[in-house]
Amino acid sequence: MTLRFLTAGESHGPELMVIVEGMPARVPIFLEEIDRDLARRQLGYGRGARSTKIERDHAEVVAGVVAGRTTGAPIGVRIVNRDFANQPAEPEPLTTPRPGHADLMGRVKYGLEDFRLVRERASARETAARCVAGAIAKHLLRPFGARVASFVVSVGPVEASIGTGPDWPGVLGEADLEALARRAEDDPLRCPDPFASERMRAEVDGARAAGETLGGVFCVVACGVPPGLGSYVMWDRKLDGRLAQALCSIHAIKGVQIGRAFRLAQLRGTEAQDPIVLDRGEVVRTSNHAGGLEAGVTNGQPIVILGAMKPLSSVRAPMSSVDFATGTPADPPYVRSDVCAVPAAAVVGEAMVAWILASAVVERFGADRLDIMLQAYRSVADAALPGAIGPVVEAEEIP
Ligand code: EPS
Repeated sequence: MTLRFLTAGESHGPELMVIVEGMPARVPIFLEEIDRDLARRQLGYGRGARSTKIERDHAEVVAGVVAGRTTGAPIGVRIVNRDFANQPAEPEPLTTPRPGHADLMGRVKYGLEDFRLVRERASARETAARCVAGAIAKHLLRPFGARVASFVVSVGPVEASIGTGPDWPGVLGEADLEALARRAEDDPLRCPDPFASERMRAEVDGARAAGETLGGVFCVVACGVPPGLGSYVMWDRKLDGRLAQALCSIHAIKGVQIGRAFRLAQLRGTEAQDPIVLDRGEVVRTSNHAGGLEAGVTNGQPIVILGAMKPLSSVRAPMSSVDFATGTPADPPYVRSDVCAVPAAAVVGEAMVAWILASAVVERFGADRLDIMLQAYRSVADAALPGAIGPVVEAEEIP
């Protein structure tokens, strides 16, 4: 059993589309929750007029869901681009590629001489469609007890101060991590530290004034994830690798860290592991340096994964490039863009992590129907070591 999704659509075309295939039947789908994730992705201090003022993303589910439940058929969803109506009939071709964007590679690969054609598909607008797939994945994860959330850790040089200091990914438990994500929900930069958020906003204002853009780091946490997802026996089934790929597939993401990986690299062996101890007959772990994954398999601890976003490549400030129409050095013409999209990337990160976890759930407990998947999950839970598996959610609403 496998789960997959495909997206189609151009940034300023009539609509984005997503097809989700492999979802079992009988999964309850809450349309307002899909729209809520779409709205969360659109927000964030530093986003431009397009996503905050023009678009009002709404998921129109056109296939695969009847009376609020999946039928097992492919799920088809449309998101209309309102900005399509504002497009000129004959736009000026763009002939100077922006360094860091897909422009030049679109010419190398597809021979597209008008870079507008490249950026239409390369645009991060596509991530709206991913959020739909991610929201549907969250619906499948919920009966298994798994939840996915996110928050922003840094914007440009400004870092949030989180929990107990820089080792927080390895020491904070589920409750603390989820509290951080809840606090971030009301912050304009999705940052749980209000003092850092204020400095981040000043940094965004400064970047905007200078015609610059900013990157940053976000954290996705997944709690209540069944242990045993993924595999240690084959490279392409290792879940840490798949999660890293999924996060790196998001526009402008250039790095991924599981737990506090780069800090662990500086420690000694005994300091970097999570001891296995018995507590009143239950197997428990006293830390989470591994970020919820050991040997490519979920271990029942919170999954903590960070994504590093480079500053966006559409800058107003001068950049060195070449005009392919004249063959002379030129500054790429500025095209309206965001100054900072780290809060949006965090929401897309949630979607991608939810997607990979849902795929792993389908691979491990897969059946054509959710109720049969849950039976498989319960039987595995019954056979597990006490404490070595999370609580089985009683999904009484699932027939
Ligand atoms: C994007 C450029 C901007 C962003 C867009 C991604 O769009 P425009 O060129 O129309 O101003 O706002 O993101 C969205 C519209 C969105 O919904 O995320 C780019 O070049 O990647």
